Amino acid sequence: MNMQPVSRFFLCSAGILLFVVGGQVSAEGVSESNYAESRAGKTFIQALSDEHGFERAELTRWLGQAERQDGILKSISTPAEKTLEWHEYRRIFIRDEQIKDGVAFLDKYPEAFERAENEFGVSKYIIAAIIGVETRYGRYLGSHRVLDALATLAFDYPPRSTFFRRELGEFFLMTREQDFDPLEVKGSYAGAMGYGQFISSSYRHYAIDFDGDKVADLLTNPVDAIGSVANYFARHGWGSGAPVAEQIRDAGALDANSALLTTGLKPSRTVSDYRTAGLSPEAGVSDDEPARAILLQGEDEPQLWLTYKNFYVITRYNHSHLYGMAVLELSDALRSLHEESS
Ligand SMILES: [Ca+2]
Repeated sequence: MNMQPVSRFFLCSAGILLFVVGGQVSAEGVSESNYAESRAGKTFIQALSDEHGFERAELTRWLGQAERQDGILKSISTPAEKTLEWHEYRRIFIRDEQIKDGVAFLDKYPEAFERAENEFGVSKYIIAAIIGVETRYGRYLGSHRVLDALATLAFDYPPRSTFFRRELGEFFLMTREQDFDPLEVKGSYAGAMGYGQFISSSYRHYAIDFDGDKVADLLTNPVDAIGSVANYFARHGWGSGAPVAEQIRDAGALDANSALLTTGLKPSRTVSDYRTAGLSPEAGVSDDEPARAILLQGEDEPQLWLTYKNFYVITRYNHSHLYGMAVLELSDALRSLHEESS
């Protein structure tokens, strides 16, 4: 992957759909088209073979077996992050069973979580919450053939074709490196794979072997997944023990038109700006901490939040502030229940 952040904006919604409809993804229509014989497909095959030494015949055989999935084209145009308010989105993930399952997951792999915390400085509750939000701790890994998903989006979804053609190329590289059969690997409708739903380029750059068997297996090995999620966070700048976000008690503390209410994910202000404006974030947060304020729609009333650099790092996993909030709230709930029960 190039080192710019990979957009994982769409990826989580596969998990959401799975939760919403109980693990069933509707059957998709399959067209007769053969991607290997299309002009774009031939160009893709030629380029990948020139750049990375694949046999053209082999790529042609694989891509010739990719099936267009019309359901994927429908799903990708309505990601939940774009259509739900915060109070609706959070209900999908912040539920008693989800929290209990997370504590059971933490208790099942205590050594891996401790080691990930120590080696990467990333809270085990954040790691578990990511895997919980993405796949319900490995229960819903996605039922689409990644080859079908990526080929459909690469060649039949013009708004993101550049991105998904690159991911399709990364997928063939990744399966070659890991010795996976590209015809067999399953994932989400956007081609995200395994416990942490890594897309192919992330897999190539952030997946690690964490149990010492020399294979970075995020598809079936939760220990490798725990280490890889921690590695992803560390590489994106997670600050050990640094603040993530906090709710400001007075939701009306900032005028709705205030320039201090930001829309971008990146914290473009500092805590000092908000203190000057009269907000009182926790005493422990330093004045020069990068910050931004967002207003979220709660069940009954708006909520004002200050989010810090670590919150931004969560959104490097999936470019959505609702996603970041869900991970944060789930991680807090996991910590409470886990500490209570141990
Ligand atoms: Ca391994």
